[in-house]
Amino acid sequence: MFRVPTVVVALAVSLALASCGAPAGPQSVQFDLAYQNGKLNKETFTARQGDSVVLKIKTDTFGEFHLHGYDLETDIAPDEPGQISVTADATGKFKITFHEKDPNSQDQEGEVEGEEEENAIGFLEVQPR
Ligand SMILES: [Cu+2]
Repeated sequence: MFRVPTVVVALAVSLALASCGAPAGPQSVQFDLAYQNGKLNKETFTARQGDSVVLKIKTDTFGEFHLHGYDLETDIAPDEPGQISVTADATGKFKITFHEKDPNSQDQEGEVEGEEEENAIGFLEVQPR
């Protein structure tokens, strides 16, 4: 009568192992962030400890994205999407902020950033593995 091909059985077994077996190792995850009208497309982006996380960032205005905790930042512009890459070693909920910039004033003073206002627009949450 009907014989199940060996390949199908092997596939089913490996799927079963993958879904209920040992915890998976670090993953590569990518999030697409879109910042428009002062808002991010999503509030919280969730990863697991050890993951390689890439935040791809698009915006409709000039400024700087800042991932607190890991303290990584990138300048972006409407026609220049940015990216922050990080290995998520530390767990917790990390603020993603946007620092708006006037594209016409190239800041020569460099260090004078302390007073500017921070807009917390979202979070990267790193859960323990
Ligand atoms: Cu900030």
